[in-house]
Amino acid sequence: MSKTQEILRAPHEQIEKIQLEGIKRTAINCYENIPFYKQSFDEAGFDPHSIESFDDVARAPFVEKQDLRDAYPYGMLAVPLKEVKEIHMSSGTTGVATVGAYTKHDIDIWGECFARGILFADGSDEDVVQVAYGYGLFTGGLGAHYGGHWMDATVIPISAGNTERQIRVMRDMGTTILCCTPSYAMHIADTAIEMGLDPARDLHLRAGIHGAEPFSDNFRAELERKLGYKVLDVYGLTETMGPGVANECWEQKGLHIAEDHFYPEIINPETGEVLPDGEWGELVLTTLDREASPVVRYRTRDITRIIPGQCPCGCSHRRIDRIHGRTDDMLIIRGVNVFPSQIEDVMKTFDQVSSWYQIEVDTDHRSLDIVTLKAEVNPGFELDSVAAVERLQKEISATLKTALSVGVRVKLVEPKSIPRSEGKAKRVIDLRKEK
Ligand code: DLL
Repeated sequence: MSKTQEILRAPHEQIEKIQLEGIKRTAINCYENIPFYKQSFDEAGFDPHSIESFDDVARAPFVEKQDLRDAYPYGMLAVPLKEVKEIHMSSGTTGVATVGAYTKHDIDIWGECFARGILFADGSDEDVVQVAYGYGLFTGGLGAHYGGHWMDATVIPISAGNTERQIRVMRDMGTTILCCTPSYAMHIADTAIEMGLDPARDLHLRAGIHGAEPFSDNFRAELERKLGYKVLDVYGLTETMGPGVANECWEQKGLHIAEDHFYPEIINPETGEVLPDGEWGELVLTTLDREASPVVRYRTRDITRIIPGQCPCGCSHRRIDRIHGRTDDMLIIRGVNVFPSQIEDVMKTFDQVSSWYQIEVDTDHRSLDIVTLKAEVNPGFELDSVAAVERLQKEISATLKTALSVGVRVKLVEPKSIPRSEGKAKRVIDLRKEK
């Protein structure tokens, strides 16, 4: 059994020991080498040398995305620049990017963490891994690439885009594992069908390792049906490493955190209080052995929970639930909190509409939020039949009201009228911000 397989099944007490030692080491390292942490710990009266238990960790102050932005470009480095072998950045819709730096050791750990997802997909050195995440500053492409190498698999570094070629390569090279965002996987599936292929028959896909954005269970089911493979979720973020922080196993019952490299906490996003396993809240991560860009209690803004209990797959690392969305993506519609993926889940119970949608948020003359779901109809559904269109719009709207207690206007639109994405799909257009 490889070292990775061994640690994935280690007793949880052993993992907790690794975690406590890793947190203390990281916190002291941050305190001694990164001025931000020295100031933040001192202001909070927190001495990293005093960490003896997980309760002590909960006394450490948080670090937020803005803190990392303020430290751009190199303010959060814990090693001399010459030890940094690679740099990634998260795009940041609001301007300044956050930087993730990697030593040689950090890159090795990254590959090993992503490889866990391939192992969970029953992968081996016999697999052909097509990496259709974007390469570049985005961590998706190279993270999956390193994971494929770590597995000794055959890696096809095709990157995102050029979808027809993507499909021909997949068919000709016998790709068994596809790595890309779920929305791009759907675009690949639809394009393959338009090219006259039956992907389940003509391609050789066994598994898709899809992440970087939320997707609903119904979206997943449709992908699996169209491409004839199994879809496994992968989670990660530039600020702590990239993809591979947590990987879904074949059971599809949550994502196992790489707990020997990351310490997870779930907090109440309003009060910062640590919540018990099972309760939904914001994920906070501490890196345990990151050299170049360590973080102590990084607030991810991602909403999930730790799933209590043991996974039937036998992996002892705790699982997070699939991410519904980020606190900053959550729509508050007349006081009710909703994530776009919840709207997607309901919408996808209607056969007449496809997986492509966009949610527009605006305000009316009384400054109340109005939410419009633009949903593409499937080819074959006639948009000229006004009565049928109105009936379906009303039906979807009523189902959303019952399921989520929110009033959403539904507008059916032509097939292919919503822009396709090769990376993360833009699901929400907030017109309020443009006013
Ligand atoms: O998206 C890393 C990644 C690449 C993950 C490829 C998985 C696959 P960033 O661009 O820094 O990094 O964006 C991180 O994306 O905080 C989440 O809000 C979201 N996210 C990542 N994975 C998932 C997922 C990459 N599986 C941000 N489900 C995170 C839902 C996800 N959201």
